[in-house]
Amino acid sequence: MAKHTGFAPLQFDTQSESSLVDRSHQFLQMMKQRRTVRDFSAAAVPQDVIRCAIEAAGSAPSGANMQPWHFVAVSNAQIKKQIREAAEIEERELYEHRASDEWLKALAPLGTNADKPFLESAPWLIAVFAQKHTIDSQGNKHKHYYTPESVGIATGFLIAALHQAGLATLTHTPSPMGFLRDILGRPKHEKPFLLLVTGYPTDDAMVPVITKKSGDDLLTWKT
Ligand code: IYR
Repeated sequence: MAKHTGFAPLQFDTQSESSLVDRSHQFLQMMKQRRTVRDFSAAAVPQDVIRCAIEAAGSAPSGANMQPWHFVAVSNAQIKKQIREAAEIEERELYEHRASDEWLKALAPLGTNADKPFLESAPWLIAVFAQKHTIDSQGNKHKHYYTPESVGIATGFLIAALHQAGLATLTHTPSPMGFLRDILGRPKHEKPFLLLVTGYPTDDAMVPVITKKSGDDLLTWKT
């Protein structure tokens, strides 16, 4: 449950205007180098890097500070294999039956398919769970607010933290993904939100040539 123990002075480093401008440009350049990767090397990544990135995610703002998330970091080969097998069953259904032609057409440029070898080859899978409510040690239910928004923000922090540490990520959303709750032993009131695959890219990793929105498509000023 959220903790509130009064108020304390804000710790805030005020930047000079030039430093503000510099820092915003540096962050933009760093974030622009992020790409979603599907070719992962098996090279090990220290557990501490994953822990720090998840703690960074946990620092995100959330509705009424309820922190409606839980993360499961998996490096165990047996569990990764189980996740891969379950995900590929759902993904085969998706690509062969469930996805509309319009959806498959939208996905075509990304070169995705139902095979998910990275679920075994990448050193870490981070399953992100969203909690509709929490249950305290006395068994009382406490409602959460803005759960999808909060978990989405925390996941954004997680992706940015892993990227800035020097790792590649893939936001993977096998659909439906209830199997994650079963394999990872999470309670019923937690909904799998997404599976973040992370590690180093292979030396010969390829990514699709895509563009991002810019100019008026991205931003409207009303100054
Ligand atoms: N979950 C599938 C399909 C997929 C859907 C979207 I929307 C993507 O941006 C990418 C993939 C998969 O992971 O292949």
